[in-house]
Amino acid sequence: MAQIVQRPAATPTTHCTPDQYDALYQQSLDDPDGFWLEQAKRLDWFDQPTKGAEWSFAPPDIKWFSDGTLNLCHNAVDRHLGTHGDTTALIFEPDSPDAPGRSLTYSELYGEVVRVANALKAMGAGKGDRVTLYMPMVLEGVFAMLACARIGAIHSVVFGGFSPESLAGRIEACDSKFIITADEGLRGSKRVPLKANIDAALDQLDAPVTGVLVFKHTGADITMTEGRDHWFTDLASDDDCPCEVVNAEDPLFILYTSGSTGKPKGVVHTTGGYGLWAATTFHYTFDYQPGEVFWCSADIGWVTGHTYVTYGPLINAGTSLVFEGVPNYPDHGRFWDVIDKHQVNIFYTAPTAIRALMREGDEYVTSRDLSSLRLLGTVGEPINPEAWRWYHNVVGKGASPIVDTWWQTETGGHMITTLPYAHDMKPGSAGKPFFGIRPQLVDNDGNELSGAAEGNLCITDSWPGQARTVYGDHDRFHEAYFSTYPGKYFTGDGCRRDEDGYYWITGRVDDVINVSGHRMGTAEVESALVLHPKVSEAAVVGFPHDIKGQGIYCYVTLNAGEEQSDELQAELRQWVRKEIGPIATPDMLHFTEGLPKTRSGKIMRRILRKIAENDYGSLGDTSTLADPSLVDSLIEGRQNT
Ligand code: 6R9
Repeated sequence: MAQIVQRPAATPTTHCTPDQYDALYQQSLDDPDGFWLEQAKRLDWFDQPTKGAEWSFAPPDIKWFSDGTLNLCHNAVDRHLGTHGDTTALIFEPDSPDAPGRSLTYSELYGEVVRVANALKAMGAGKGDRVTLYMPMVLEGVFAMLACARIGAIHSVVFGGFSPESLAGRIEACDSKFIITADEGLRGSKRVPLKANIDAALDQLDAPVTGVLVFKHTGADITMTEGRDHWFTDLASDDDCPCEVVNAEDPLFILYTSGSTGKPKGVVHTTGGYGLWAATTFHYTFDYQPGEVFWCSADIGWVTGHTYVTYGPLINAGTSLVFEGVPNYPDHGRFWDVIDKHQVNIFYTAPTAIRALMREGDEYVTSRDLSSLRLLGTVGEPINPEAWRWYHNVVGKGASPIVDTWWQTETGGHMITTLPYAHDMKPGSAGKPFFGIRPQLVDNDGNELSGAAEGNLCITDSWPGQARTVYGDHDRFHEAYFSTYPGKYFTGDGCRRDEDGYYWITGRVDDVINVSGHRMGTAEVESALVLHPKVSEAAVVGFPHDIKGQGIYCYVTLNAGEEQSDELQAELRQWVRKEIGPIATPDMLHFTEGLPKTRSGKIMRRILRKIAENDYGSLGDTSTLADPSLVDSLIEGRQNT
């Protein structure tokens, strides 16, 4: 039986006590429309919605608040000016602790966002246009997201670590005519050539990008293409720029994420439902109290940065810290320095970072004053109980509750998490469903499993923050999420529910691997490898990795006549980095004469996974293989890799 860690006692300002959770959760299931129309009052609407949910999962057709109109920039900025104009909205901590930081109030944020919105308009961007953001982790990235929302444009943020090839694919897939970027980014003192990557991406595209807005960050020398590229300062103006009125179901953003097949999918989130989900989950999960400093360490290139750096905190008139750097620069105490310096109250990060810092010893933590911390959170992958305990005891001094939040790009915000003052914690378990969420575990045939059980995690009913489609390809949305178990949303995760109704995510059950909390489709890495002229076939699987959670293991067969060598191995690693980006760098590269296939030619990934895991005892039935003898040579190869 897992050990239970008691929740702290509720205080008079606690947003949710155990009794309140039970009552609200029940109400959210019994009367979703009533519940969410009431919650919708968290947002300012131009037309208050009277309709709640209108949805079906077979085929998917999802709407919430369809007669409501609003603007999320208004909700995150303008509406706070009267009451919170002088409240700190954002704090910027630069990559180098010696560089100047910045903090700005809601009034100042308003001015910044209007300037970016006017610059976007000057380039010709308007309602419904897709705008690709390829930004460093600086305040201007947040301004740019809000500026898009302000004018009704749809942002598509591409993580600054993606290669020009990946970037080009994402610009093309949503036919984006406008880009916002910076000269360079900084990460751990290394420069990231953002504008040069944009140029390289645009060189590959046929479709014209008409406007590139460039922020000066490092001051590097960059090439500006006349008529297309504009310095932000040349287009910015303080002219009046009212918020565009948009429908609740108008798209707010597209975010590309990896799936089990094909290219990354452009997940579409709409304004009303997503905005409400960001607002409500931020309020309850983090029990956010006015004046507190909230720090989510995710990059805005990921969904966690969208919902919990930008929208969740700002819609709640909170103070959100934006950190440009990395946890180990200039040393392994940087996170703790930032918490100490800015008196952070709520800290939200990924298990991979916790494991990496835990390895460096307690001294980095104990030498800093972390007494401001009240609450800790994790996201992105399952957290092992050992890392959980270190986070709880050493970072949180045993006093801060931990929220282990399970959710996905497609869910918009938290789905399963303990609430900090309502639920006791079990290290390694995400906990209980959030309001309105009906999780269901099913076996491989789709039969519902009741009580304590382990199976595939589905969600049976829609919730406001749910993604509505895959940009430009609704059939793919249907296929990817609603066809495996018809009538249910399938998450792709395996999960166990215990006797207390706590959920334990066991990891992906599809061909997606989770590397340092980032989703990577094995098919994407395979496609990159086979593009190399010497590679014949590739099969990619995950394997357990102490720090990253999962590492990338690549089986590669070469074309006839090509020689295996250490040089080629290094070259292929570099190749994948160039094709996708550093986050896709293979950890293991295993040259093999062949891949295990059934007689019908299907690669038996189960066997490849087991061998990558060094688990040879349970390879299962190998008799259906076209060439069973291959298994021995694969095992031998594994031992030499
Ligand atoms: C928010 C985010 C989603 C996948 C998801 C699951 C894994 C996320 C988790 C977790 C265990 C948690 N995941 N949070 N697994 N415990 N608390 O990470 O979105 O990048 O789309 O990844 O991450 O496997 O399916 P995204």
